[in-house]
Amino acid sequence: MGVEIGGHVEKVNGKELTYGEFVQRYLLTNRPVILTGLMDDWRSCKDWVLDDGRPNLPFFSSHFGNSKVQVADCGTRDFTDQKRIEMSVSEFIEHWLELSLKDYNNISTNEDSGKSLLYLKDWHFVKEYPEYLAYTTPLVFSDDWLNLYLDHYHMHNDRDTNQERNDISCSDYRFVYMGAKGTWTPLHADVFRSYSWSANVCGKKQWYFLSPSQHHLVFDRYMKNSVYNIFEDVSEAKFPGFTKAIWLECTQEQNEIIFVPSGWYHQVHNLEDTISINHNWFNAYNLSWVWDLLLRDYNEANEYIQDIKDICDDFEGLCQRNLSVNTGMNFYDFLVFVVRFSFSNIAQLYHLATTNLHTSWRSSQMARQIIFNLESSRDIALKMKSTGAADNQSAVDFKTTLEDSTFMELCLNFGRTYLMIHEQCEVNLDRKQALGVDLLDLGISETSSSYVCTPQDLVNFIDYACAKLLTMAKSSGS
Ligand SMILES: O=C(O)CCC(=O)C(=O)O
Repeated sequence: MGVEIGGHVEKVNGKELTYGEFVQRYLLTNRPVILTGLMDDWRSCKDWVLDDGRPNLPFFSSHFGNSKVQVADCGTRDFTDQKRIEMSVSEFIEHWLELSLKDYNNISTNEDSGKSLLYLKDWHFVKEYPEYLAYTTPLVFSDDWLNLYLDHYHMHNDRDTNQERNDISCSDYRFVYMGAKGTWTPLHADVFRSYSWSANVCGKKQWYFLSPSQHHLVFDRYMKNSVYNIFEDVSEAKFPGFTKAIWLECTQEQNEIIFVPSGWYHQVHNLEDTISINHNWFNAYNLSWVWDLLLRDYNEANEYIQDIKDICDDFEGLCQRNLSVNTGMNFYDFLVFVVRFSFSNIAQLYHLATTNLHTSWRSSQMARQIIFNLESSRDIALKMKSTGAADNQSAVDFKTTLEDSTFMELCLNFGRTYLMIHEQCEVNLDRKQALGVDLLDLGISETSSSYVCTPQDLVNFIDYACAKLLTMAKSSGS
């Protein structure tokens, strides 16, 4: 059964696109785009690619061969994903070379030879080889709260089992993917409903996208299971809307980067032997997608275990534990995440206000971005409040947070990113300024608003801190 293609993804020269244009045209509209010209200086594009454009597989065995990686068996389904196997990079490359040799000699491969197509996925390459500097994240993708946060904190600390981290929460979302021609990724929307970007270091990918407004068409009538492979015989009885779905299609060539917007279902096929680099990320523009997913997953899990509610001592605790295991964070983790970024945004705003007293700092691009971030965080807090979520947990205190060196590092890196994005000439941000240590003098930390325990507390904090900053700016004449 074919799929109906209704259009193609736009291709744009990334060198000619400003950050503001990217925000207006793609982040705010949540539309996919392919960007060219942004990988010119990447080390990976030299080291990982042979002169004829094919992957330099021996390079991987000799430099990274001992790494343990997750490999998907593209021919074997495991619930909603492909079966995963753990092996070393050397073993994976050996398997790949054996297959390509058979292909070269025209011996039938894959199913016939008993060897299945293996696809190395979700390799946390940067985490494992931080010194190697395979690439630099393009500027338009650098406002990445997810990976910045995970560089400094765990998403979830399991207080009950005293187990500090789990596999999902302790890592990052910066990956390398490697697969021979024919490897593929089943239909899915990304983790946390994050954005992703994916850069083809070599090879070629075919993408099929379905906009979020049509996503119900790939689900069964109970909205529980989605189609696995849009090119297999999809049962009309099980997925009655499927044939009505209209897809966007595109071919992503070597040295091109695709932006995958939030909540778009997509299926991906490697048309040639391909290596790609891929990040998942979110920020103020798609934070509400993350919250919507958490709430949906929570409600679903809650409904699933309703029958044990009466015999369970801490039913809510159980639901939140399930949520952190299945989705990667729970309501409280998310609230703490948003609170820390709100604190950091207030510190950046304070920094801007105090270092630009002579100008109308509030109309600068950077100030507008930070105010947008705070508005978005406030909106999320109001949404959370309306569901009664994440109440009655321990407080995150503004003063203690400002004095914490981990937060200081996060704040510094956050500030640096914005200085870079918004091309502020003054980049000599020091620790004290970045963190707004003097902000403590403003008295925010002495009020009850500085203890954030619930979503409503966060709303109060943002309102109070912004009002204080504006009064301070007014009295000093800016
Ligand atoms: O390249 C692939 O096979 C899948 C990548 C993907 O799904 C993504 O970047 O969101």
